[in-house]
Amino acid sequence: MAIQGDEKVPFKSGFVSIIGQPNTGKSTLINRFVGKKVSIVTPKAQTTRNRILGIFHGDSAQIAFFDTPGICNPGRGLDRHMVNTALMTIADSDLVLVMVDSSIDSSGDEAIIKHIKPVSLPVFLVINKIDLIPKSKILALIALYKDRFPYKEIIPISALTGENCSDLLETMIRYIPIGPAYFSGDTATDQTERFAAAEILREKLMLFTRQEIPYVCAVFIDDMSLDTKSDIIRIMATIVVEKKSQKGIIIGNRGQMLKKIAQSARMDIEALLGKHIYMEIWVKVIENWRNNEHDLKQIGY
Ligand SMILES: Nc1nc2c(ncn2[C@@H]2O[C@H](COP(=O)(O)OP(=O)(O)OP(=O)(O)O)[C@@H](O)[C@H]2O)c(=O)[nH]1
Ligand SMILES: [Mg+2]
Repeated sequence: MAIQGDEKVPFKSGFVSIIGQPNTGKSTLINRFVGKKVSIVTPKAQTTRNRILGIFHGDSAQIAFFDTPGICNPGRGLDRHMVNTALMTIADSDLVLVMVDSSIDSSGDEAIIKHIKPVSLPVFLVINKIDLIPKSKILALIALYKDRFPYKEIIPISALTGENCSDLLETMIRYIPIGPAYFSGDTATDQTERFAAAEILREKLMLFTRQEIPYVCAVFIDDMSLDTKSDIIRIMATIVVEKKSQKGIIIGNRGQMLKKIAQSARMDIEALLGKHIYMEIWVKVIENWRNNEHDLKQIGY
């Protein structure tokens, strides 16, 4: 129980999923609420590929956020897996946030509305990236979206600058149920260190490469273990691509690209785990892995 003045305010806890088109800022918002980077962020669409849990711990409430992959044209293989992951997450939630990017055309959001129509949960619309548009445009956007779906609340924010994010948080707390804290105070996520390391490496791959490369890569950790003698964590990682030519691009001229990716990933993983890292990376070609159910499973999707 949290105490406010003389009155006992019941503690609240709930699960909130954030869905939306790719690149709208879902992961950025979760990281802000958690106060830690639990979900990777890049300027490229389709960064998040799994459901990622991030926990906000407040004095009077706890919110477990589900970050989800951006919803786009379902297609096949990995794309379909990503869309399904996002949609299935809705069912496990007390509240759904639909996030849109105020700085771009919003017509693609119709597809998302179609999926949330049968849902009886409260749904908020979060209009993100308002730092990129003139304030005068916000009201017009709210009016536009209000007619498309009976959102319980429409809240404009900037996940990047934090503008209006505390209002959003307070409003969410009003809607979630009374309940106990499901996660202990020091839990930020349910991810394993292995998964987090793989995601950091994938983030660097996405950041440093161009064209199709960010989308044809997957990362898995073959081995991760602490060498107690040296107190160094040894990581053996594999980057999967679809073609030999892509492998060449990732390795780069005399290995320069892979070195840059590895160095940047190592620094972030060291910061996360608080230990020195020794990392070995292999690049492997698995033709058409994104459309092969067996390969997808093997790689962890
Ligand atoms: N200017 C501005 N940029 C933002 C804001 N929120 C997120 N971004 C940027 O938008 C890009 C995408 O952010 P993400 O958080 O990865 O978006 P996402 O919705 O998780 O994307 P997917 O995982 O691909 O679906 C990054 O470059 C962020 O820095 C915002 O409020 N304002
Ligand atoms: Mg994301």
